[in-house]
Amino acid sequence: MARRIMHIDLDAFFVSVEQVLNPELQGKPVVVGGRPDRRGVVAAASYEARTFGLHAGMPLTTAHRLCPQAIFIEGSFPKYRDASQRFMAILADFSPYLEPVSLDEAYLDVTGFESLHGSIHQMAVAIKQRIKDELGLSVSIGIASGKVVAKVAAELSKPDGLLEVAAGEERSFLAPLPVAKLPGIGKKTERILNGMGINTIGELSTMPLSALKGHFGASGELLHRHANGIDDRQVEPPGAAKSISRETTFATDTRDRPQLKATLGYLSERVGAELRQKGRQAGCVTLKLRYADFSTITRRHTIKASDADQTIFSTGLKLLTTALSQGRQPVRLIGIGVSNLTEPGWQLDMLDSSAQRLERLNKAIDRIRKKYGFTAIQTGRTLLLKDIFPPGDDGYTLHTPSLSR
Ligand code: TTP
Ligand code: MG
Repeated sequence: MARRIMHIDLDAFFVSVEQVLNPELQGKPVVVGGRPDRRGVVAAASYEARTFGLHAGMPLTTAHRLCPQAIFIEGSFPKYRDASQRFMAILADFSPYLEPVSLDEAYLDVTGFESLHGSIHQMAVAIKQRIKDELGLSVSIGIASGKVVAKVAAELSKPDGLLEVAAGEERSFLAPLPVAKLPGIGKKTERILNGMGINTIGELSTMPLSALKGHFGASGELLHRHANGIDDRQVEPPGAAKSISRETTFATDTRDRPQLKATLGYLSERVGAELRQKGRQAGCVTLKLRYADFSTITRRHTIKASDADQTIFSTGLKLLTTALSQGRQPVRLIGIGVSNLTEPGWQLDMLDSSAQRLERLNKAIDRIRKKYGFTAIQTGRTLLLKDIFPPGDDGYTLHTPSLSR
């Protein structure tokens, strides 16, 4: 089932808070940032002020010149922090999968919540209504199968907007938009792309991956995926890590089982090492595969709480074997992750001597690796990798642990 991710962003946030507290400011060009005769820039401009060309980041003196009748306010952070906390609390009432991004902006994973509200669209209407009723603020919501398209949709719908991009429509939705609308594309990247004759996200999406990588290095791949509306990043609630994962992209797509198996072994050991370093045990193992056409699958399996590389690996291998037996294309990326993390202790079955033995072995390996580096010990599984990749981590895209559901 396609995910449903909301991107929720308050409209003209600082200004709107001021307008709620002082209704005389409503419907007028208002700027928060300071007095127009001072140095400094616009932090927020009301939509009325924006019709005069005012925007965040503009020097206050310029703003004053363009719109002398605007009301300039110093602003006070505690008010905005308070409004932000109440905003996030309302969102958390709708789904626990909440990732605040800034004071006035958050992602909410609402996959599977339609039955509670009639539809996801109705859910978004209800969120907007509650924020209006309780905070007096208007908000724009974008809904899509991934973060990047949801964010673009929210941006496009502003102010007081609601825009849902149906699953499968991501690419055609983005295609006509100028490249600068794609999150992550700053002024510099925009200039480079325009210089190459690439003006729309659609044109960007058809650029060969190799060309993008040539120009932008590793981020070229992300650019390619996002321009094509592909974005499987999770909505990551803050706080303690909910999962640990490692993944790697192959230099060339592969169907080679020994290579896939060896890589899985290596990644499992990295995940296991971090689990033990964090003093946690995992109750769920997730395998991730991205195929040559960028389609991505995840398969998970629950396990008895463990922090052993061997358990992570053997569970991942079962999932891999099943996935590979279903045919499909060569594999571009493989990843392994663990979740349902718990503190070990009483859960650990101390009578299980094999579990104890594994624990002792892994602790010893960790000690040696800490002293001499990760590749100092190669277990049987990962030895094969030496033939495939040069020693060390070169050739891998190792990702920092990611939070996920
Ligand atoms: P934004 O969400 O970028 O802007 P906004 O809420 O004012 O307007 P809209 O979302 O409707 O386009 O930023 C949220 C708040 O963060 C903004 O109200 C003020 C603050 N901010 C700054 O202080 N400096 C800045 O350069 C920006 C962009 C925002
Ligand atoms: Mg905003």
